[in-house]
Amino acid sequence: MFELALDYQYATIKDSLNGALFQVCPLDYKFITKEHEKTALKRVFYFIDAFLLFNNNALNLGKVPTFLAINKMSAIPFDKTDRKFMSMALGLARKGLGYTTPNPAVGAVIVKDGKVIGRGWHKRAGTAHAEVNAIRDAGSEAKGADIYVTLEPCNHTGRTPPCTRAVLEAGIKRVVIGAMDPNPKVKGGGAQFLRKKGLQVETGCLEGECMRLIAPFAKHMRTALPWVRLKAASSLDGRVASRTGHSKWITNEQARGFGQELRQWSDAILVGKNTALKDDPSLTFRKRGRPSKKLLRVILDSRLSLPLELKVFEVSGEAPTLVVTTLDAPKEKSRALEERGVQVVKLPASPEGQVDVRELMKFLGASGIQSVLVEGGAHVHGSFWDKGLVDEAFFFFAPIVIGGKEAPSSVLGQGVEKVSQAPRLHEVKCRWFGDNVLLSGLVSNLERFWS
Ligand code: AOF
Ligand code: ZN
Repeated sequence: MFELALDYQYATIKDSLNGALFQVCPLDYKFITKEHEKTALKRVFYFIDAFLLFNNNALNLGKVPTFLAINKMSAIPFDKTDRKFMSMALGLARKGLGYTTPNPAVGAVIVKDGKVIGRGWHKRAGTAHAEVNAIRDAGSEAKGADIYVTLEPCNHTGRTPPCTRAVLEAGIKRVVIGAMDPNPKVKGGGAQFLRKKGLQVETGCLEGECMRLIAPFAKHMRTALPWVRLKAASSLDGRVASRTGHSKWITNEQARGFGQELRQWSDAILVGKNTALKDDPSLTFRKRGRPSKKLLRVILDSRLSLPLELKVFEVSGEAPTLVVTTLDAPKEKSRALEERGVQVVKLPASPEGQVDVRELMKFLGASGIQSVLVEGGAHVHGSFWDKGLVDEAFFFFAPIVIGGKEAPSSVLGQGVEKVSQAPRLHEVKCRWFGDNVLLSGLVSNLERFWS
């Protein structure tokens, strides 16, 4: 027997014979690369075909079999309780987000008789992993308990010993995993090791969210390129300034406060020359209640024309600055910047004489930067969209209308020729900040970094 529930984005189908839960959504089947997902998917297709025969209007999605895909690989019987504990582990992992590079942010919860007895998360690279911290927190109670961990436990010795050993030695009997580790040194090996030792291992609980959490780590691990988040704040009609160039402030304080959160998640923040000059921002990370962290400030200045007095040229250990320019930039200026402790890098120019942002991403990736937050202005945003470099986008809107054909919109550059070519966000989320709203979503397909 099957039960069907429809919610906003997904149809959830429960096979009550074996408790399997399928989530289906309108995605493209061709993105699915894993065989077990395909097998599970076929079962869903059979069922939906049958279901539609009986109830033609229940799923008004047109040609269902070609447009439905399993939401990640959740054809696994995770019930509400499992999802609740994995959610807690995700919450813990988020505390470490932005502090763990080159490692991923990971959270773990240990549960016995329905009670949480241990919590842990990975705080900084080189320190104990999430599982080890949770096991320490639980102490001897961990024997016979379940562990929920957002990432597959590692089974290799890196800067720290393998977590699989710690899990085994603690006497844990069941391991529930969110995402698999995309690190080729682990990649399924951790789960396999624990299964061989007789532990009950289940993978894929809240997998989509767990993957999203470590997308920068996965992308960098697989492509040596950073994950690019783009942030724009505009009026309802998409303007970032009025026709006279006036721009302060469009979005409210709460929305701007969330900008600090985005900075926390990132290893680097990038702006163009115009933004650095006009706003003279400090581009530092400052959030009450959160430990400080290093955030590399990257400024694009193809001719090195920015004045030395800007705030971004006051460097410190936690707020270093990298100015990116082209090969024919004046040498004296680059020397003056370097004397202030600013790093200057010269890259080949694009045909328009601008810094080639694709080359810059390769450079940052090679320097160990896993995630970059692009904060404007509109020309820089245009270059990133035109070159297909955006992985995730955050658009804030204030309920005002600026208007005027000379008033710039949040994305300039070339843009697309046809609407059908426009990049589209998926897994779109909406969040309110007073009367301001944030629409965010993924542009990249995460599965690419796990296959
Ligand atoms: C886990 N739990 O909390 C994290 C994991 O150099 P190390 O020893 O810190 O190992 C880094 C690798 O371990 C990293 O590339 C990733 O594959 C994994 N991270 N694994 O079991 C954790 N942070
Ligand atoms: Zn580990």
